[in-house]
Amino acid sequence: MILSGNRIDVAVFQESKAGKHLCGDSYYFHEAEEECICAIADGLGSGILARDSSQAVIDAIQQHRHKSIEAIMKHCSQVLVNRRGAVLGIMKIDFKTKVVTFTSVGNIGIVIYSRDGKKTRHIPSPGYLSGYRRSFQLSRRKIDIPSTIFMFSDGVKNEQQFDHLSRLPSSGEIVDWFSSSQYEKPEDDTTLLVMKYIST
Ligand SMILES: [Mn+2]
Repeated sequence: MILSGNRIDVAVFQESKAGKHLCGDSYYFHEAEEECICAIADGLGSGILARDSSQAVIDAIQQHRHKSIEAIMKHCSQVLVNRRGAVLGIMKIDFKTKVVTFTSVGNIGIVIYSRDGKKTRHIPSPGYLSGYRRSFQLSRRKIDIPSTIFMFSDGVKNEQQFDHLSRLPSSGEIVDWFSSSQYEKPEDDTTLLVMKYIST
């Protein structure tokens, strides 16, 4: 699926775990005038209860998308009271300052390739998000144009192929290549969000 805005070229690959009809991962992307936000939530377990948690988190992010990541994380925690819980990655890019801010709790991977091909992998905070408030690490850094960003749930096993996929000119082509390398149904729900920051 392609969700692209003016500055960010976005494409998504999603597939549910073998034997499951419903994917427990949910994702979000929104580009506004000053910034964009994206997120992947992976609900604990699989099937409908996993999806219930991940979708509740994504709905909270959508509703509060104008707020800071710190504030959004609090809303995410609140909606997880009496739900299973989820691992979560959230990222914002400020178009004016060209600063990317991100966090991830649990196994949501974030890998950024800068214009010269240099790779940065964000190390997530361990654990998961639940109805209890918890601490998390926010990262901030300058980002080049163009840059390629991969955000993905732990169903993505062959992360090393991002090194060459990142050189393809569009997110749509990256997702097509990634998809053609998925020979079998995955062992876990799989979501890959590819974003190319292409224009000021
Ligand atoms: Mn998972």
